[in-house]
Amino acid sequence: MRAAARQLQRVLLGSTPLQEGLLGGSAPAGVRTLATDLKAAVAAKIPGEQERLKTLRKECGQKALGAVTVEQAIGGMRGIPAMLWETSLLDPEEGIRFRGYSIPELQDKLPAAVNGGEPIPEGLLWLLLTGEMPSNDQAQAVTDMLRERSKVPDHVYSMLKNIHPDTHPMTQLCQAVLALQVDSKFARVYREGIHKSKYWEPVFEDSMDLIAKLPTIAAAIYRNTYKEGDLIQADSKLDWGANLSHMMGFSDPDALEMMRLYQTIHADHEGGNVSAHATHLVGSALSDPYLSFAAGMTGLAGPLHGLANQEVLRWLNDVRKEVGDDVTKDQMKEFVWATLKSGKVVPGFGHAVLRKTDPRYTCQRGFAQKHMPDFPLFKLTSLLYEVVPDILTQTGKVKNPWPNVDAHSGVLLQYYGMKEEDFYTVLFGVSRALGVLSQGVWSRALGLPIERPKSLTVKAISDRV
Ligand code: CMX
Repeated sequence: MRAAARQLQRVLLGSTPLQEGLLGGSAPAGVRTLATDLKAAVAAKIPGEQERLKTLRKECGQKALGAVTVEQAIGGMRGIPAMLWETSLLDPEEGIRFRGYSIPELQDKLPAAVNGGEPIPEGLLWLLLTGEMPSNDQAQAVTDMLRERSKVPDHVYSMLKNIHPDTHPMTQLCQAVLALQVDSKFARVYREGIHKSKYWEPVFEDSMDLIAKLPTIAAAIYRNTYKEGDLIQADSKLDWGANLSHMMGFSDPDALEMMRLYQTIHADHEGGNVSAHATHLVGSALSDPYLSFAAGMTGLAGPLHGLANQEVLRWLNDVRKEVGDDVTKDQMKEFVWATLKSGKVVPGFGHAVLRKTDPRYTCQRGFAQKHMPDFPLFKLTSLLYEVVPDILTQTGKVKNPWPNVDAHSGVLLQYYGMKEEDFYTVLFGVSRALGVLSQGVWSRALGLPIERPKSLTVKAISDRV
């Protein structure tokens, strides 16, 4: 117990800006206490979680979780249970749960902004990192902590300013994250020599620094690319997610609410998807959070993954160009079939794990029904919901004909004026940082090793079966 208390004290008095006096007694307003300090809350959980994992390995280490078929080895490792991922779990029928909570439960239980109803992503960050639902004070303390770390160095702004003007926003995001890597605390202390039991601390620091800066970076990319570099300062009264919308130039209270919700629901989708797995894999080599997150973002930029939300908008715009806004069901069916016959996928539909409509889609649909029921693009999206699943089922090969998260996000963004679909995946990426970097902290706290699955040649597979 005394050791745990000492560890807490060390963490609290270390690199977090806490005052010694706060370990006991009452804190002045706006200053974090032991109860509201995120790093201390993580530190307090670590010994118990390490013990739980040690016991599991000792008692069940040799038990099989499942067999691996030749089909799985060739077919993108679908369904092989071969990774530890604590922050969320995906059920094929029910969809995602973050630390055990479904999306409707998060909407109900996570703290909201003053005058707001949707959850603030800072509360989710607390939940992902600690496994505990935060109080309003704890979520507010995360908002304050992120604000303190949010200043982006000048060299990153100048790098973004001087980038080739045709550079895709996702490429810009990756480059900005890599430019920030020069300040990695993990890379510095690793070079100086750090005991492996302490890895999680600089990884936590880097992760919080990076999460704090991402809204400012994303907004700078948006304003540079589409608004002639006319940057907007953060509003110190706003929370992390709302500030992203504000700095992009969209400060309508409903737009802020939409962004809080968007940033909450895109945060995590267990560990096997490309962006999460890439971050995890690269982090397992002890590449710091900047390097590993950049790897995840290059994966999110693929059209079969995060870029699908951009592709959905392009595809819908093609429908509108060809047929107009008053599309009939038959015209829509024809368009979907034409897409399939030309050898393309219908973006926003299908999933490698899910076998039902994505609850992140349903959540966004609920938001649209409340805030924009008559928006033509929402109506078009609703029509797709009626038409596409049946057609994809008729192909006889699509395992999940239902819509995923990317089929709906563009509708919300378009409604509030964020018209440039090439930017959408950056918003997805900012949110995804919350999940993959939280898991990164836990991967180091639990001492997970470098990833190194076995690969085989066709001959080696044939010889084995
Ligand atoms: N449109 C057309 N064909 C589709 C399809 C779709 N939406 N979804 C799956 N298929 C096809 C696959 O391309 C595959 O065809 P081939 O056998 O000819 O190669 C076949 O159906 C079987 O695929 P599956 O097992 O059902 O799906 P996968 O696990 O291989 O792929 C996914 C999953 C998401 C890549 C795929 O459904 C897809 O390409 N969807 C469209 C892109 C998209 O919306 N991606 C975003 C997913 C969510 C996210 O990660 O952000």
